[in-house]
Amino acid sequence: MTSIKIPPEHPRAESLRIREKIVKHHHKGVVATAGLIAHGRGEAFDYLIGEKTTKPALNAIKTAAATLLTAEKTVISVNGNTAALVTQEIVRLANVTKAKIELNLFYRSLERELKIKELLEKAGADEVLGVGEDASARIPELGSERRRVDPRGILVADVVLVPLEDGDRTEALVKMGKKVIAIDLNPLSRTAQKATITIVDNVVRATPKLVETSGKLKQNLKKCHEILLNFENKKNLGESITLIKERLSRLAEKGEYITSEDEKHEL
Ligand code: PTJ
Repeated sequence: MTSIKIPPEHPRAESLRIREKIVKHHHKGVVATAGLIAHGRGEAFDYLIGEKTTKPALNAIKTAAATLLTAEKTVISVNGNTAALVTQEIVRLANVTKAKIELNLFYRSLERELKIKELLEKAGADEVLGVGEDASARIPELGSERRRVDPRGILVADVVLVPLEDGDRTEALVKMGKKVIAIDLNPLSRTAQKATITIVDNVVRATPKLVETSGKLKQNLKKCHEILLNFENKKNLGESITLIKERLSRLAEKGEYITSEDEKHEL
């Protein structure tokens, strides 16, 4: 495998570094081939939101942290892209919110599962659920391999965090009465639309923010309950879409990519 050296002064250096990470983990067998396509789709939406964590995303992150901290049984569902991009942060988030980590792959193979498990364990994960025969329970009405879940994890969880997902499982989990927190750059995706709390942001930015916010809120459960009372997902999702619309309108007026000066006008 050839890897390129990214010049730090390159205007797209950060985006290229993230892309290299995905490609490297694809070669290692962690990221599915379709994961490369999914990443490209995410990059396109990241351009539209301005490649930064927006106000509606921060609002959703705060609510997600409050939800994770007040839940009975929380599970962080991990796929190939998430494991590659935010390995350490997933383990930190599990520690701070006392969540379990469960693998749940669309392109399931035992080989990939073991590689992702090893990656997470090297980053400090004590336990990784959902590997091989451990995923012996089924989510009803779901045809894909994602239906296979661990009876100690997703099956009995009241809150499931699904960073970077494909939509049908989110819908099925919500039907089972679970709260689903999604991190998805595309506010129009089925996952984004069907989740209980949708964070429209890049997992690379949202996950460390979620760790930080959970750490701050951990000692204040009263505040967590107040936050939960004041959140409406549809309204917040609408604000993310409006933000893109208004950003594109300003871009259309100028005919050039928006500068930091324009960012001041954002929601
Ligand atoms: O590892 P596996 O086998 O479970 O497969 C994982 C993929 C990602 C291949 C699978 O879940 C899939 O096909 O997903 P989709 O349907 O392509 O959806 C991925 C969604 O994630 C899209 O809406 C993208 O916009 C979004 N996305 C991509 N990269 C990021 C992202 N959202 C947040 N942060 C990202 N870095």
